Amino acid sequence: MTAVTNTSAFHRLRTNADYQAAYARSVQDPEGFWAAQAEEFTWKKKWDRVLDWNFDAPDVKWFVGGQLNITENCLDRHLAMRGDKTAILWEGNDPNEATQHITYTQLHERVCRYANVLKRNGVKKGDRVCIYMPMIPELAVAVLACARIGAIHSVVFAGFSAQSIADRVQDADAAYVLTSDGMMRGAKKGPVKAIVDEALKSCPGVKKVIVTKRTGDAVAMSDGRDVWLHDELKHVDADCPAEPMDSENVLFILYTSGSTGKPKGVVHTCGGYMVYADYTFRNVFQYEENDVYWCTADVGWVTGHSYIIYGPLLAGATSLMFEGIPTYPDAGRFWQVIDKHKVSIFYTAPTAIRSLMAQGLDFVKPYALSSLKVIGSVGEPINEEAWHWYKEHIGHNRCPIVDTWWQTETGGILISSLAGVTDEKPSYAAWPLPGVQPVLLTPDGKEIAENDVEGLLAIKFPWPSIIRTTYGDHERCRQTYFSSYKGYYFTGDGARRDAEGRYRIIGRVDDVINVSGHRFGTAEIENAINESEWVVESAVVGYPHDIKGQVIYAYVITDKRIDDADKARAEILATVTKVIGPIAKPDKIQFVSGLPKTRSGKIMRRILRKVAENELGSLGDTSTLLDPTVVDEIKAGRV
Ligand code: 7RM
Repeated sequence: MTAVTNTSAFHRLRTNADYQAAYARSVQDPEGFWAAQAEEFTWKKKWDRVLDWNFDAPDVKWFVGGQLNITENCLDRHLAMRGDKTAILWEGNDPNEATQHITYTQLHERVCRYANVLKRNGVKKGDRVCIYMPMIPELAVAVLACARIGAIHSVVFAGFSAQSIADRVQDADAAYVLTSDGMMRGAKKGPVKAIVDEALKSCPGVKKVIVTKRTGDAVAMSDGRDVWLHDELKHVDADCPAEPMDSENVLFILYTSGSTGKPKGVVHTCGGYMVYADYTFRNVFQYEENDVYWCTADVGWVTGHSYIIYGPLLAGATSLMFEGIPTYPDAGRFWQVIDKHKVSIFYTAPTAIRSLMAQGLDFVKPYALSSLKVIGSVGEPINEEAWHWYKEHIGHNRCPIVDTWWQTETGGILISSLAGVTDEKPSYAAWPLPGVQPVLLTPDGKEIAENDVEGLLAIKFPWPSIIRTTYGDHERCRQTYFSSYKGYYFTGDGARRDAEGRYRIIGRVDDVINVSGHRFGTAEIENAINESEWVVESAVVGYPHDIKGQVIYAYVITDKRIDDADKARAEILATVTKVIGPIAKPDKIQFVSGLPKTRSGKIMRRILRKVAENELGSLGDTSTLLDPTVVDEIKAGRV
């Protein structure tokens, strides 16, 4: 093992040499490297072993035998030094609503009180709690309250449908749901509790629903099941000791779409997730004590878990939480909020950048944006045009851009430059973080040693926040991520490595479509479409879109003649909205009489993708099709 000469350089990477040294150490001595990071935290009991792993089962354990509580590290640990510092800076949907500055002391108290409400309502360590809430402070409080008492949170994005909630509640066997009456969204209010009520018609196992008041709209309260948070809070005090958790106890479940079947519950555990979320937050964004940090994601996605709540709070940062949308009251809202709160680190998605870019500079010019130091991107590949616009008009050619590649399954950022420390290159996520050992594979699973190549992106060594299992179905986890290429975690992404070793993520190589940074499986959308009573079969593909990155093109076979295609399309869209949510609606629907299938019955999506992209001249070999004539019909009917 190489000797550690400068320990601090492994915690805070300030120079490219620090990065190189940390990276080398993390490969030569991963256990020593991560143990040094983990020492920074409050442990109730120190670990016995740093790492046990094999990728075949898979079975990965970090900080084995250790005990901790992540909220003690997010909250209690900061009270002495940062008690009066703002932990959550909440900005409402309406710019005229008062900003909330919730200090570490106040957040600690609110979390303890909410945790006591959970206990009072019967929630115990290990119980699954579904959280379906808009971006209000109680959402973060609820997440942390679960973690405080060792309950497992399963946050469901508040744009998902009742049926999606029901699927997730049932899959995790959650007996508790935390929600709100309604939500504010742009110029409109929207229902929340009513959607939960609809979902729970098919979830008899749910014992309690705790409702936060947000909009004041009337909601139905089911006697004995539903309680108001504000009533419950009258009965509790602010004293709630943090439950000791084993490093490998489950912290949360978060559902994500894959290429087959229903979304799977990705499981993350306490110890490794904590160490990795903190390390990556501090180093990627080069966080400093007085920064004001804003990640525009929703807590319903993994980005919100790791980089609105856990990472920033572990680091003792001020994390801005925004309830609204980028275009309300106008397309300058992000920039107005940055100026208002002197945001220094800003982290958003390419789809937001592209849509605001399309609105023109008049919405940007009124704002100085002089507080910004670092700007980030996540969720999908960022095209060069958007990268340069972001760099010039938001970063004023002064702020480094971090293009952060990662996944729900990875728990934290795996590939990114470190802001201003390692170099950046438009459209490249660039460098693997310390502890991350990416490889590019050929389709038959051989590692490509050279640079200046493309391949399938896989990781050959565990990092602390790697997915542990898919809830209730370990075999599915093995199948999906660890069986395609033996000995590797397979990401599902294709990537290019340039001559110097930087990575550029090209996109999914499986049947996953990324719409505005949101993941959907083709099978998941097809199943939803097929629930329309007169749909016989469907096939969906993704195709490029200027703003959303990709959108969904659906080919649909119906069992009767369509007289009114617009009406039929509207019905399909309504069904998809009902089954998944409005974000999964196809942009285009083409009615067809058949699909291009091989003799073994497999749909040739390659052909469907080419037609969607209007590349009709290059459909490739169609000779293996059962009925090649369907291709002509599909080409002719392109919408
Ligand atoms: C964080 C998140 C994961 C998928 C992933 C990629 C794509 C994410 C980038 C990216 C190019 C990026 N989790 N992706 N970040 N592609 N550059 N910086 O998005 O589970 O919802 O999605 O998103 O395809 O596999 S996720």
